[in-house]
Amino acid sequence: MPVVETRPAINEQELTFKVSSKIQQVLTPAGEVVGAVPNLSGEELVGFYRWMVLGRAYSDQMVAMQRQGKMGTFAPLTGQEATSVGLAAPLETKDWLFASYRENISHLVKGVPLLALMKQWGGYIADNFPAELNAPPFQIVLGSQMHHGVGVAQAIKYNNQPNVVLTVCGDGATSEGDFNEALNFAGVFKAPVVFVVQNNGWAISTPRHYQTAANFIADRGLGFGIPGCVVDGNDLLAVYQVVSEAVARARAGHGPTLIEAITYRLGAHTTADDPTKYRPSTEVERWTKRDPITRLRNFLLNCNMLTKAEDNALHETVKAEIQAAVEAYEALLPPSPDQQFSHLYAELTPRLRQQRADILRDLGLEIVSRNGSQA
Ligand SMILES: Cc1ncc(C[n+]2csc(CCOP(=O)(O)OP(=O)(O)O)c2C)c(N)n1
Ligand SMILES: [Mg+2]
Repeated sequence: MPVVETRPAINEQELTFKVSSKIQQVLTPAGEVVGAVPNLSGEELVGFYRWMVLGRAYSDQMVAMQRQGKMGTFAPLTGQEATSVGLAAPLETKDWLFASYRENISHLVKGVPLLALMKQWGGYIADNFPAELNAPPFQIVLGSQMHHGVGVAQAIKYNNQPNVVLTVCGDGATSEGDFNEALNFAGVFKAPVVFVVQNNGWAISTPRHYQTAANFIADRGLGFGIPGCVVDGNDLLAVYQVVSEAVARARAGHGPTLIEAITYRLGAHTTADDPTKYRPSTEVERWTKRDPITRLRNFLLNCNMLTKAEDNALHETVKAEIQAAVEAYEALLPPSPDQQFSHLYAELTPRLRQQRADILRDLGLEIVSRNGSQA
């Protein structure tokens, strides 16, 4: 039998970060240009950079609040800012975003307020995400958002609407049945959807190479008849470019694209995780040198699109914006335990009615109905 030469395994490529001909890249980790820069104004580029800075500061703030007992469990996003901004920026207002818990910046770019995100993580369940943004709350059940996205994409197609859907999940979620079913359905029916996988190397403590024996997750698109594309996920310009092209394909009726963005989670999986138990610090150090924010900042400084003084001012305004949201969040009354029953069914089943009554009785609280009046 002839021996077929394969490319090095994905993890090896991630760690050495050789620019393979297959990994789309515009900026090197030092911010030097090695590919075609997308046609964007300086103002737009600085705007994207600001979202990245804001996202990281927000993530740090959320971790701090969780440690102070003011916030629920949170999934830090540090290291993944370029993918999160680059996947959302090409979307138009009426396009849909179905994201997971680590793409909070994508939601911000789509227009979701900081306070809404804080409330969602803080246990305020009701109506935090404005419906007109076409960006439903982030999904925690791995991969299920891909189904929601494909369903909406099919509705768009049936109704001859000009919009597209973008769904995003992690490398671990690609092992879910949902991922495979969603891609198969979208491939067969040419749904106007873009699938982005944030391959951040880990699914909690499970390394990427346990998810698939394929060299690239994007290669799996082939089996569904969907073109796949691999991009340097720490390179905002490259992510923006490939997502823009995939969105244009979907909008023109050419069907879905699978994009794998290779990035890295620099922090813990969540505030309930300790990554030092399962991954070497040398790996984190290597990826710290590929910081997506530093990369874009260097580019902007080199091109005179941003000065150091403007950068400092931008950091200050970001800090103030987050502080204002924190103050609004801290001024809220605590969420009622009653809420968790309020958005499941139009009418609770007898069993759930009983559970709600039991909880409120145990906590010494009164039963409050959906509109706030006593039941
Ligand atoms: C269906 C399902 N199974 C298991 C979990 C528990 N879980 C939460 S996050 C996670 C790992 C996900 O890894 P990945 O998809 O790579 O996303 P990342 O956390 O790295 O962003 C697991 C197993 C879940 N939320 N949903
Ligand atoms: Mg992951």
